[in-house]
Amino acid sequence: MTDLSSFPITKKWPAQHPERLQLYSLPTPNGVKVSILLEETGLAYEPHLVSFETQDQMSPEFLSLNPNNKIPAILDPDGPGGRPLALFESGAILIYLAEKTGKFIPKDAAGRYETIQWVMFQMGGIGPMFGQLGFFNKFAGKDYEDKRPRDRYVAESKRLLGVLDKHLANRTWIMGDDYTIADIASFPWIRNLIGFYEAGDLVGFSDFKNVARVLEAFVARPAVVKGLNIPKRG
Ligand SMILES: N[C@@H](CCC(=O)N[C@@H](CS)C(=O)NCC(=O)O)C(=O)O
Repeated sequence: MTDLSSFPITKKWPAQHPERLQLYSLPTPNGVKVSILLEETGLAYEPHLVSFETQDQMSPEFLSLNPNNKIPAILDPDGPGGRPLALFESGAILIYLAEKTGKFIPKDAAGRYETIQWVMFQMGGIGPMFGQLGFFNKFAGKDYEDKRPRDRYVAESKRLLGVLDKHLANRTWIMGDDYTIADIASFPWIRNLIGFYEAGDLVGFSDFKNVARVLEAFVARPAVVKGLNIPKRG
């Protein structure tokens, strides 16, 4: 039987099914990337809620797996070589799970690198820029009198949306006909920008018709509908 007891994170979040992949997360745009991919692949997993209300991400048990105190993180009892693998950073987790299952990443090397390129575009561009825009539009930063920081992130978010919109003009998904981890990385953030962050008007979202079309197809997928609410908030 699989034994994960040497991983301190399992003290705070005990594994009921230690043979299953353990997910430590919260349904935020970074968190749901992993629950959506897990739902899409059909891999057996056990979700654990990391609550920010109780600062769970700062607990020694969570930090033992991710010293960067951010969700999502995973512990796969059946990692490379059949040994457990702990991982944090959503982009790394998406690539790992896609390669482990052989799904949602092209098999040919060029297609694989191109998919990773778009995952990096989300990780280095869309995520950080939209996140800052959320801070300046919806959270503490909205009361700052000086609007220049907000405007900088509005401009950069628009630019990134423009790049993606142009790319999607003649494509069903980011990689063309195939739905991949590049879509799973990006569309939760776009949904969040116009939803929770309420920044649709600010970025002129109606100008990005191709992004809007693909977002609609994305949120209609059954695995996306499910993954968006995993782990369930307490
Ligand atoms: N680059 C990281 C970012 C993860 C991240 O920012 N997670 C946020 C939630 S979306 C978080 O855990 N924040 C908690 C904190 O900063 O204390 C990834 O993609 O995994």
